[in-house]
Amino acid sequence: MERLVIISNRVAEIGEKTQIGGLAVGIADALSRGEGLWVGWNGAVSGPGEDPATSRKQHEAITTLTFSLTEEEHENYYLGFSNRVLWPSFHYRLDLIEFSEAFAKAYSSVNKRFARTAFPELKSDDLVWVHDYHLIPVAQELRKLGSRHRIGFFLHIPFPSAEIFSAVPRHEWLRECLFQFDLIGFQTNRDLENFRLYLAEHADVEFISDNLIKAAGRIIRLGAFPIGIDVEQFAAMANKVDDAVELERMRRDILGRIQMISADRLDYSKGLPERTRAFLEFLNAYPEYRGFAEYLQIASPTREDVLAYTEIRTELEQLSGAVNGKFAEFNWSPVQYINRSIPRDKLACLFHASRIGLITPLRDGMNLVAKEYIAAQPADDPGVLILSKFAGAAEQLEEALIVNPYDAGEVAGAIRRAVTMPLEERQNRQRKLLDRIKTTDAHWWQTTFLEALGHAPYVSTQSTQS
Ligand code: ADQ
Repeated sequence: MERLVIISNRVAEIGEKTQIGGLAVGIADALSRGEGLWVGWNGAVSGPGEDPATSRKQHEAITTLTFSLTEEEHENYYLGFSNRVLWPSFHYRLDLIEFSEAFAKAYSSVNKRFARTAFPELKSDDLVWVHDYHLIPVAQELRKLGSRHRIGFFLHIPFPSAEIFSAVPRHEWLRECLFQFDLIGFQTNRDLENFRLYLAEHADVEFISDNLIKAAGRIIRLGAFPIGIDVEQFAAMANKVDDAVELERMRRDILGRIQMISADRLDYSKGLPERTRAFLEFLNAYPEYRGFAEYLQIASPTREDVLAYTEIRTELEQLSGAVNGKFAEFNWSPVQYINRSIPRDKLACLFHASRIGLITPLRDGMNLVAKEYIAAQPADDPGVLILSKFAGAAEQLEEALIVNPYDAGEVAGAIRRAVTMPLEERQNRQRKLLDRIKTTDAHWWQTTFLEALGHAPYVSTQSTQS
C-alpha cells in the first residue's frame, strides 16, 4: 500500500483518541491504515528573530512534521487571505471580505513554504492528500518542485455558487491552482455542481463525464465525499452515564424540563443570533413552554483577532441576556450560554440528555455536530434533530426536521413539532438517521476519497504549469 501524506493547515495532537474531534478523527483514521506523514502548522506564532524551525514527532506509524508561522504570515496568510477573504466568501458573506495585496502574497508564499517542507520528504509512490481552503495552491507549488505524485484536495467548507465564487479576489488564480490536483473532493453534490457550473461559465475546460474534466492539459477527477464521524466512539462516550446526564433526566422526568442544545465555534456562519431569536419566537408563540424549555448554547471562541468574530460575540451575548431578562424566573433561565470549548465526552453526554439538537447554520460545509447529536441519542427515547437546509449534512439527513434558519417562525414551529413528536415517529426517524451516519462514517469517508485518488487518471508525463 502507498504511504499517505496529509498536508493541512493545522496538525492535531495525536494523543488520546477520544479527545480529538471534527476532521482530525477522519485524518487520524486515514493515517493509521499504514505508514503516514502529516505536515502542517503547529498553531504557534514565532516572534521576530525566532527560528520557526520544523519539528518532527513520531506516534507509532504516524510521523508529524510541524512548523510555526511568523507574525506576518499569521496575520496575512491565516487571518488575512484565509479568514478574511476565503472563509467569508465561500460562506456567502461577500460583505465581510477584506482583501489586500499583502494577503494574497502571503497566502501564495506560505503555500510555497508548505510545499517546500513536504517535498523533500516525499517518496515516489506516496499519495498526497491536501486539506481545505488554506492550501489551494499547494499542488501547484509541489508540481513546480517537480512532484509527479497523485495529489488530492478536499474542501471542508462549501463551494459557493458561480456568481459568488467569481467575486472572490484572485478566483482565476485559485481555479488554475485547483487544476494541479488529480482529485478535487467536495462535501456535497451541491458543491460539486456549483464548481462545475462555475467552470462552465468561467474556464476553458472539457467536461469528459460527471466526474472527469480536462483542464490545463490534465485530466482531473471530481467527487462528493460527505465527511462522517466515528459513530461507535461517540455513542460510547454518550452512553457513559455521568452526573450531569442523571440530573438532566431527573429534571426531565420530575419537572417536565425540555432541553435543547447547540455546540458550535462562535462563527458568523453558524447562525447563533438567528437561532436565539428563533428560540425567543418559540417562547413568544407558545407561552405554555415558559418555565420548561431551556436552550443550552455552547459556543467556543474562535478567530478572535478578526473583527467580525468579536462583533458576533457581542451580538450573541446581548441577545441571550435580553431573552433571559425578558423571561427568566427565580428557578428558570431559558438560555444557558457557555463560551468555551468543553471536553468531548462531556459534550456527548449533554447531547444524549437533550431532547432537541438545534443545528441551524446559515452555511456549513457539512456540520459534524448534527451527526454527533444523532450518534449520542438513546435508542429507546431519542431526541429530535432540527437542521438547517444550508448545512451540507441536510443533503444526507433528510429525516431531521429541515428548516430555513433565516425564518424564526419556521424554526419556532419546528421546535414545537419536535417537543410534541410521538415516540414512535422519533424512533423511526432516529433509526434511519443512525443508519445513514453509520454507513457514511469517518472510515468510509477517508477510504472512498483515497480509493478515488488511487484511481485518478494519472498521466506520468503530464505537463505542469509553472
Ligand atoms: P467546523 O466549522 O469546525 O468544521 P463542525 O463540522 O461542526 O464545524 O465541527 C466542529 C467540531 O468541534 C465537532 O466535532 C464539535 O463536536 C466540536 N465542537 C464544537 N463546539 C464545541 C465546543 N464548544 N466544545 C467542544 N467541542 C466543540 C469545518 C466545516 C464543517 C465540516 C468540518 C469537517 O466548517 O462544515 O463539517 O470542517 O469537514
